[in-house]
Amino acid sequence: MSAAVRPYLAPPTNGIVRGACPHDCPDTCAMLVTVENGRATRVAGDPDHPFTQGFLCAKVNRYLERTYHADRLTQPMKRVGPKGSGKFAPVTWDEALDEIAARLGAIVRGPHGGQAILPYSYAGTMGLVQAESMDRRFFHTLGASKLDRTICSTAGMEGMRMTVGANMGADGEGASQSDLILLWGTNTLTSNPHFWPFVLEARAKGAPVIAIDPIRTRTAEQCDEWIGIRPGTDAALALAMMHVMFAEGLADEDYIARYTLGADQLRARVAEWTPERASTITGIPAERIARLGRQYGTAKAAFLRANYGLQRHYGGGMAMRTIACLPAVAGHWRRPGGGVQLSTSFGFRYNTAALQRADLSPPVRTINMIRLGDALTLPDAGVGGPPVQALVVYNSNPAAVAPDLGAVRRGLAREDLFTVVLEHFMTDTADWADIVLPATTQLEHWDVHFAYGHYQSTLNRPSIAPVGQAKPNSEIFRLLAARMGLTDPCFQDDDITLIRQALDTPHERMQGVTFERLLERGWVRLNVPRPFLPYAEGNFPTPSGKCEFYSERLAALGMDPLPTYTPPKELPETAPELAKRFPLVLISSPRHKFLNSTFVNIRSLRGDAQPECVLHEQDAAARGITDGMAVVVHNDRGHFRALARVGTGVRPGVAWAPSVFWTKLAPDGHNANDTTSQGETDLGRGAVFYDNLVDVQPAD
Ligand SMILES: Nc1nc2c(c(=O)[nH]1)N[C@H]1C(S)=C(S)[C@@H](COP(=O)(O)OP(=O)(O)OC[C@H]3O[C@@H](n4cnc5c(=O)[nH]c(N)nc54)[C@H](O)[C@@H]3O)O[C@H]1N2
Ligand SMILES: Nc1nc2c(c(=O)[nH]1)N[C@H]1C(S)=C(S)[C@@H](COP(=O)(O)OP(=O)(O)OC[C@H]3O[C@@H](n4cnc5c(=O)[nH]c(N)nc54)[C@H](O)[C@@H]3O)O[C@H]1N2
Ligand SMILES: [Mo]
Repeated sequence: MSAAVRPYLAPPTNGIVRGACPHDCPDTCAMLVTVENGRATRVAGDPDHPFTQGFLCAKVNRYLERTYHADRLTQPMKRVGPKGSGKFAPVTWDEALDEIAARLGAIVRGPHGGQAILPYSYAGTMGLVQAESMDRRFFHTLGASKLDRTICSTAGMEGMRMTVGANMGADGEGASQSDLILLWGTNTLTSNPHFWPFVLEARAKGAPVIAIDPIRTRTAEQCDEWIGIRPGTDAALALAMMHVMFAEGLADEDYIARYTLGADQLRARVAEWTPERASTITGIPAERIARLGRQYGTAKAAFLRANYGLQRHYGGGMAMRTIACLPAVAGHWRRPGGGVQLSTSFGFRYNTAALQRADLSPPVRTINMIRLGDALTLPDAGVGGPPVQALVVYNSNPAAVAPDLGAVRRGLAREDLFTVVLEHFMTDTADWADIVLPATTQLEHWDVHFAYGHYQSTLNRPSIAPVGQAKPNSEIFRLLAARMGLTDPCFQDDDITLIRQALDTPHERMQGVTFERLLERGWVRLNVPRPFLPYAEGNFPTPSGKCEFYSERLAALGMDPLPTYTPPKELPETAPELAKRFPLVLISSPRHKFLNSTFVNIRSLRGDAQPECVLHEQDAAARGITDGMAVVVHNDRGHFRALARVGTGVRPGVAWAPSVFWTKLAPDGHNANDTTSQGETDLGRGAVFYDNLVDVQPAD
């Protein structure tokens, strides 16, 4: 560590410290943490940050309750009861690290080598240091299996990449200048609340706000209109909207001619997609589809906010690709407030190669994280090669969030599997561990963050000393590397060095994003104009440099090179036999006060809430289910208990289980992921959480 950074290392005893919200959310807020006598006493949103605008969400307002929670893991623990019993005894860090190093070392030297080790992590924190630096270096050097991190967004990301070239879209800060806002498969008030003020500004100037969602979410209720689309059918709606725009002369022919590829083929394709045809698929009246196409085509700068909900179906990649064609047809990319945003993440070009050091890894197999059940239960891990003998989990709670939990639990129960979990709490996953290591929270470590809903880079400074004996993930992997005799100098880098390495890049958009500026202000806007109009004059990062209505890359994958509708695997019309037994599509999207499975154990946020299942009154009546009744949601993969909520908050044929509950806090030890499948999406090998047929019946 260089002398220059030393003064920053210790958190202050008193004062306000600038931090970043670590959670997996588009908003990545700039936080101000008040510290008094070494204890954090308040967290607040930075009023100067253009997206945070001075407020935090319902969950992160409780961050102190989480940090100082009586159940915080404060020392390393070793299993003393049977697997999964949750019985542990404290051990010292030395004992814990020695044992892990010995067990992993034996596997590396054994007949199968490092590939029998599987790291498993996702976005418990999105910080680059605590989520993708020392950990990656460590596993790369051991020659561990690689993990394909697909659980959330890869289908949509690939869909965006095929059409516009990258997962980078319109700037939410421009949305206030929009004249039509479509919230498409996104529950903004729950999962992206800092976007809402921009929506309200646009609405105040007259922009209609429309939600397209099978569920009448709290967001849809606040919109001017709710369009209750059938699950997984969004591409059909987008194709018909383009049909109307071309048929009625509403396309921006100049933009199309300059900046797009394959317009003639697209025109021919969407000619087949009349509103009437799309109506039978989407369940939306043809007249409403035609009018939506007209509204979109006559608007000057429609902001289409898509979120990841709509791509959690088999055809999710193609659906996102198809929707992403709309602003190019209408020319809306030209103007502030126009365009589509799935994410802004590709805007951030940190030097992740330097952080992760993939060059340290020998050629190894890759395991898809959403197939963890298969990976742990099949002899060749489901992909060829050795069985998984050790699993190291951090920043994730797969025993609650991974699909097909029955298979996941069978795998975690294996007596011969050595499982290490780095955590803040005894989660569903930690219960299955052999060794649990206490990790620091965001108030206790350094980090640097990208965002996927805006274009600001954010630094996190520690505001308090680690609680108990907790250590940052980065430090834990550093210590393990030393224990295992890994001598590459990269294992000496401290967290501030890692941050500097992440920022050390010649990329144009990263110019001006320096450690010094981040220290001073907490956050820095990328080197892009405000609002950022990435495709106003083309410049699509596709192979052709154009918006690709026609995609050679899709053709090369054996897929339809043109936008099309790819139905879900589990809809009555695609799986008629299955649907006879399981006629309802279950959507298990986020519950307002949970963040995936994080915060479920925070009393003030969970309250006395039980797992719930929202049903349309017709579907409930047909099953003799009334509001408040205990029900079982089930299919061939599994089942979970819930309280029925009956009304008109979902469209008929759809059930909603707000998620993701900890199974150990559920009445029957199960959650919605007992029913979800390990299936993969058409693009990106992503999860199909909402492509899920079930039935619901009274519990007793
Ligand atoms: N409070 C809270 N905030 C969160 C999260 C959380 O768990 N809680 N999760 C975070 C994470 S990890 C992510 S990835 C992001 C985004 O998180 P997402 O998982 O995208 O969550 P939502 O924004 O709720 O979007 C899901 C919406 O899509 C709808 N939907 C489902 N299927 C379809 C479909 O086929 N078509 C259409 N049009 N709509 C459909 C659902 O009904 C739901 O309202 O949010 C983040 N923010
Ligand atoms: N049925 C259903 N399943 C879903 C979803 C859904 O909508 N429906 N959503 C999916 C989506 S979008 C996602 S992104 C995934 C999310 O899945 P995960 O990324 O696994 O997210 P969480 O459930 O929030 O678990 C994160 C864990 O990381 C821990 N953690 C946080 N910070 C740190 C840290 O600094 N160090 C360590 N060691 N641990 C830390 C937290 O305590 C928490 O237990 O779930 C998916 N699963
Ligand atoms: Mo996610």
